[in-house]
Amino acid sequence: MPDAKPIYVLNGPNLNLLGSREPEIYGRVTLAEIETACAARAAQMGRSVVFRQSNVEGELVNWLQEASDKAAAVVLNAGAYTHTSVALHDAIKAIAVPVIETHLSNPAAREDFRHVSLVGKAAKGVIAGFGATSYLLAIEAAALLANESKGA
Ligand code: CA2
Repeated sequence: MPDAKPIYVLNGPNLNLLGSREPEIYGRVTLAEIETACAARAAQMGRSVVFRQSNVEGELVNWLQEASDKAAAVVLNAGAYTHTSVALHDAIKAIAVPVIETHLSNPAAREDFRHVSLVGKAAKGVIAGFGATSYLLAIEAAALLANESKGA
């Protein structure tokens, strides 16, 4: 599959701090290490990744719009914007590529304000609670979905 579109892996606010703070919640792995692991898992499934992080909501919206015609699927850890962003919800609704909501922790087992996901109301599915492994499971789901749909 030489022309296979990449899987976009988009990360929201504060995820650049991974590995340096709150290891009891988020583990000791860094975002750079997660990127390397995602690239390896995607390659096993005939895909590449475009891996990005931003603390800016509008930048995530722009990347989702870009993914609309450039990506086979999107793995999205929108961080705290998961629970607040109508803009991300609407951007996901506006694109045809599948978006997989992904979390290191299990928001359902945490504070009440994390129990609502506006991203989840628009996403294809959710993978949460497995630490960095959540990303690898999401890459697998993304690649399987993409391989099912022609032209992706
Ligand atoms: O579990 C996840 O992946 C979250 O998306 C992480 C977000 C949180 O707001 C969501 O409810 C669940 C927070 C990301 C902040 O990451 C940090 C990493 C290290 C130190 C401080 C924050």
